[in-house]
Amino acid sequence: MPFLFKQERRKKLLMIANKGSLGNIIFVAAFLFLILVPTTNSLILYTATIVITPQQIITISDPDSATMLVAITAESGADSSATTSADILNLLVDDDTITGGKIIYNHPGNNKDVCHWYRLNSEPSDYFKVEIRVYFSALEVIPYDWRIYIYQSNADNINTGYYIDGSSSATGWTTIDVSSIIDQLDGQGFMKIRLISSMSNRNKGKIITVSEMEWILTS
Ligand SMILES: [Ca+2]
Repeated sequence: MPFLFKQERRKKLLMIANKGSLGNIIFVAAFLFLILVPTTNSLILYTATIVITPQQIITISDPDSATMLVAITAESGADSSATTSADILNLLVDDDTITGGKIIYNHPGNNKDVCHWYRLNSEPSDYFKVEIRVYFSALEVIPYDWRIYIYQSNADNINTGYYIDGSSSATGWTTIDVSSIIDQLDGQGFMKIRLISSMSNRNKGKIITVSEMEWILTS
């Protein structure tokens, strides 16, 4: 009897085990069905995405306004804190690579900087890539280090946490991708950046001239 009891118990346990397996099979089948349904939907969505991919359009624009700020702390001061400022738009769009405006770090005599800002009245979020193109001339030191800041929505203060650093070693056009900072102005209807001479020892008191400036917009 103890042996039979053992066998019966074992049978019962096996039945429970079988029930469990059947339950698992039903569950797995249901799960596979749930996976298949969204997978099929994803495939349809993917095909639709390919069909509606827009054509890339690239626009090259002159800035709507451009100004040289004189005697300012370029890496933090607001435009309104500059001692003087000068409209340099005409000098940057005249197709003449001699005429332009200078930038300087630590201007001799007043211990302050000269920098530029460039503005385009276009909505940043309309473009997935935004670049600026500047023609550098009259480099007083090589390489010449520069920095580009994005403005805050008040268009007077720069956003000191968002900038791009680079350097140039020869006269000529330099294209700079500003897509990673320009989106700070999404929804504002304009783009505005400041180009400054970097705070490096080799730049100290040295001039570089920007002779021409353009925006390259890719949508
Ligand atoms: Ca020019």
